[in-house]
Amino acid sequence: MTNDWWKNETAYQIWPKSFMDSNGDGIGDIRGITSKLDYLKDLGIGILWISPFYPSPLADEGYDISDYYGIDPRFGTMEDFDELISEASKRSIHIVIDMVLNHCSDEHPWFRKACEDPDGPYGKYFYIMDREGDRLPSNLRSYFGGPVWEPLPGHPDKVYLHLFHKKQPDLNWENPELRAEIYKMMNWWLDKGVSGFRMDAIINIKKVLPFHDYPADRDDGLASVQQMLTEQTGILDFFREMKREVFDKHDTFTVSELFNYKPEDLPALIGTDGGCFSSIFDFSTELCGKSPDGWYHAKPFLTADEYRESVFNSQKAIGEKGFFSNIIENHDEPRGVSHYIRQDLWGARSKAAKKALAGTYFLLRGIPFIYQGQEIGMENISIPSIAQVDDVETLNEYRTALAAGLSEDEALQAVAPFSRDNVRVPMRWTEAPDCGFTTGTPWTPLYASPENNVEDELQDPDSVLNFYKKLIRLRGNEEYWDVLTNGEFLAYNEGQSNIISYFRWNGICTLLIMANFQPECQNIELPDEGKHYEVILTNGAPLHIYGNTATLLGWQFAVVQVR
Ligand code: ISL
Ligand code: CA
Repeated sequence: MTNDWWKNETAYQIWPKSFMDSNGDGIGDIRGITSKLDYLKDLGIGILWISPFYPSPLADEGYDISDYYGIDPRFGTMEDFDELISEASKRSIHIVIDMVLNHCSDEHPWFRKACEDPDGPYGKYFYIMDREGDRLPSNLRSYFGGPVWEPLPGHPDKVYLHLFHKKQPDLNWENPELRAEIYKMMNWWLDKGVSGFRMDAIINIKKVLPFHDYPADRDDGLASVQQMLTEQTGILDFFREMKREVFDKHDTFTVSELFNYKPEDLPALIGTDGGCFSSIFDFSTELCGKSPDGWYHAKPFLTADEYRESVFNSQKAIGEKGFFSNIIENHDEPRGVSHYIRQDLWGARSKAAKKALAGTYFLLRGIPFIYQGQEIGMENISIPSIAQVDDVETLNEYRTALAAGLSEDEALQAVAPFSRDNVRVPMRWTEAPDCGFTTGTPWTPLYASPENNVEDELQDPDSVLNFYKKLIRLRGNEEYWDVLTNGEFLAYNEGQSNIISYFRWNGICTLLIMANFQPECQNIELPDEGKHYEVILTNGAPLHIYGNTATLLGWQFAVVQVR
């Protein structure tokens, strides 16, 4: 029997390097996280997903792991981590860790041994191929640019596969010994007391073999990995085995990062009856407005109508088959308030607009995730020069933009709205130059506006922070938790531009969620005249309802109970 204890929780993602520094070296750490557990408890968080803290050369900020059983000394010690688990548990907070299983670091002993002896057992942990002259085994383009093949160190006649950075060699999941090693490691963390995993880039673990070329989709003559994933079959076998060998042995919460899954696989992936994972992220809105050419061709922000269409399609597709995890940002995406609110509209950066977006995504069916700083309305940063950029993906997209003919300045302007650095700057605990994040000098020269900070927002009853608290309390409220957790999602009034409205309904209770994503007020016709409407939450001013017409002020958000 699986116990879905996680269904009604609110999750919070921590990117440890920038959350809180406990020892003044300018780098966030585990003890910093522990020191903020009371803050997170007060916010109402039940699940903490922590991005990688394992030993890593940081070629991709920790998503390149050189020891799956350790803690990077920059972030602390295993004792610190054990203390975090036990302090979190005292506060009923579940720790979920990041499992990066598609690849490890090229500095992991497995890869080192594979380089020493490619024909030995560790050679089979990776995809190592003989090179036939100049021909590579396939023309796939790495997610971070260039071919996915790289000469194997010490063996110029061989190449190895890396779908991401060349310092992230792909693990060979076809090898049962590798899989057994991975399951052992996952069980070790569960035995230690973590409650679950966020599964990184997990769709990529199944390759289409034998490797072959695909039609080139850019001038570089290479083809996107997506083309291979479209042909992929058999990944569910790996997931089912993982569930059997790991998840089923504990009461594990798992949330997977799965772009490009096949819609018909949803029940097998997250079906309430026997799905492999507890949940997967709904990335529909993140994909909306993107371009196969790269960031320089993508839309810097979406309109409310684009956002609604995208997220409603997902909600309709999942129905009650399972639970998506809903986000407006994470460590790979820009700030939600800078991306999902039309920045050219008056009031787009107001507290009301930010709260309208918060309420809209938060009450969808699924598990709401908050990324550090989102709860205080942190915005994209300004990036004065490419030299200050840390993120490998941004640097690659910048090169792609230059190759497409943009000037240096244009290229920077084009990639800045998507840079992962936007969300990887220190958490704004205070308005001070050190952000209240460190007593030393922050590890990055980039920083977010002092305007949105925890210290001020805790004092201000109308802050974005206090609105998130209200949303979390509402989802936990005795009267509404069931409708907001298990209740159906029903789209409402889809034709009205800049309005996003939907019902949550469980047969007993009906809630109507409405938001106006524009500065002008708008009338919304409510269903069934004669019903009684009770406003249970707004993002500021009271909501006016006359007869069956609700008048939403500019950027107004409201939750109304229909009786
Ligand atoms: O497939 C994608 C989009 O269609 C990619 O965005 C990809 O799935 C995504 O970049 C994977 O991200 C995760 O793995 C990366 C790491 O850099 C990211 O931070 C992580 O979230 C490699 O481990
Ligand atoms: Ca530190």
